[in-house]
Amino acid sequence: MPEKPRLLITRRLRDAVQARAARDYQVLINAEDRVFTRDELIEKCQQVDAVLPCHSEHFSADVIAALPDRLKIIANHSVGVDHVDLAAAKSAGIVVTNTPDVLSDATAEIAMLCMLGAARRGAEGDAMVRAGKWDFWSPAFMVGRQVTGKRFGVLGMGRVGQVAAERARGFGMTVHYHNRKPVADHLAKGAIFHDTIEGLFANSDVLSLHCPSTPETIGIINAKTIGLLPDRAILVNTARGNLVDEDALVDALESGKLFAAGLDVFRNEPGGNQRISALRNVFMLPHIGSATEETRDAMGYRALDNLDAYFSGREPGDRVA
Ligand code: 8YV
Repeated sequence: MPEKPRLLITRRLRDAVQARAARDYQVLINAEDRVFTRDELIEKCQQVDAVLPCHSEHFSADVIAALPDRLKIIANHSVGVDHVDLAAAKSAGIVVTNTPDVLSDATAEIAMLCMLGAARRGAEGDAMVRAGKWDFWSPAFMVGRQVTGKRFGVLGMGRVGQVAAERARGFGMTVHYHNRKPVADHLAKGAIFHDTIEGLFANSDVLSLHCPSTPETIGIINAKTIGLLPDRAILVNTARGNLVDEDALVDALESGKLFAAGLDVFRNEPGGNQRISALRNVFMLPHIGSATEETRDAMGYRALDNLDAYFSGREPGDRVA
């Protein structure tokens, strides 16, 4: 029997996924389950034929240049691949895959949680009750904004954006979107396409970010573009922290230009942003968009399916480079 390929798994996965990986590969696992430093990542990769990383491991061009010839595939445990320099991987002949589709429902759920948490002042209310400071009630107490009947703006009408739009319709919202190209009617389901972000932003009472992080989208939410939103709009970000200029976001939340924000992602992860954390009108989560039992299993299996395909001489289904 040929030797099983050697696989580095950079972060601990759920048990069933680990078990399947151990059955089919010689697994090298990051026992400490913390983000490797750049040098550790390079060093661990020297001994393997494949790596299964999360979005927390950065395969920049210089890391890719330091990978051994034997390493043939980076099978990501994420849909986003902004942590991998795809052009560098391609020119090094390294296959890169991701895990689309399987996390769309879970991430759209978190977008709804962020939207409602922001609109209905979820973080503030939770903190108050928890701290034993709920000593008052009146009809004017903790009044938020209702989302029913409002406009849900989707920036990036890909797989996650489409499911989020579907969920928002369930709250009686009308959906507007901007995408590089309009999506097919059966996917748009009546959502109104805007060919500019100006058009979308002007029509978004809630703006939800679902686009990848690319040189074109980094910082797309900034003082100027926030200014395009209706007054007292709500920003939801479950995509990537670097889509947002966080100082501009803080200014808009402080001035009341934005009513609130619901954020699952930050520029600095793990950790977040102290200025944002100090604000009352932000509902925050620690990047858990895909963190359900079902989805994390499915993501792990999908990454392993891509590895299995590669090592049995087939084209991996989710190849991105
Ligand atoms: C994960 C994500 O948090 O898929 C992505 O792009 O950001 C998330 O699903 C993560 O990469 C899990 O490994």
